[in-house]
Amino acid sequence: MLNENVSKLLNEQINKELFSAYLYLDFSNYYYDEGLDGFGNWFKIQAQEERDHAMLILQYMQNNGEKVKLTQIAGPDISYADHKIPLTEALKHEQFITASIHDIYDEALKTKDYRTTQFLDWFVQEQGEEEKNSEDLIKKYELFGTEAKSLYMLNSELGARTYAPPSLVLD
Ligand code: OFO
Repeated sequence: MLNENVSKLLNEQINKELFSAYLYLDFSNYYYDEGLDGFGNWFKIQAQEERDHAMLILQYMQNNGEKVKLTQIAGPDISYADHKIPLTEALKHEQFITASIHDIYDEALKTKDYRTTQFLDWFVQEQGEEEKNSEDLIKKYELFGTEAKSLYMLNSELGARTYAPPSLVLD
């Protein structure tokens, strides 16, 4: 059994992670449409990671005897004025998710739910890495994205990203 508020926030976080997957799939589709299949690949893999995050939280709740209630996932609503928009939107979104994870962490600490804070430690670290990845992508795009030849090379670099399952495994 988990604290009622912690359980509610974790349940909401499942939706946020699945929305993240939707959002990144939308970015991926946009880039594929634009002929930037490397960027498309990068975000498709990011979407897979977000789905993994949702599944980890779902598993954690089930392991603790909590009922999971799945709710409607909103459709992404981004207007893509240029190739940089998804990159800046991704950073904003990661910062939003980091704040959301921290809110759950605060609530768990308040109720001395150290099992949940320990579980969330992995997510705190993961968010740090994801914010850094987003910042790096923006920097690279600013340096190389506006010239055709260097954009081609950046696109190839991003196309080489492969999916790796999360390092956190729950039984
Ligand atoms: Fe779920 O990892 Fe970032 O958002």
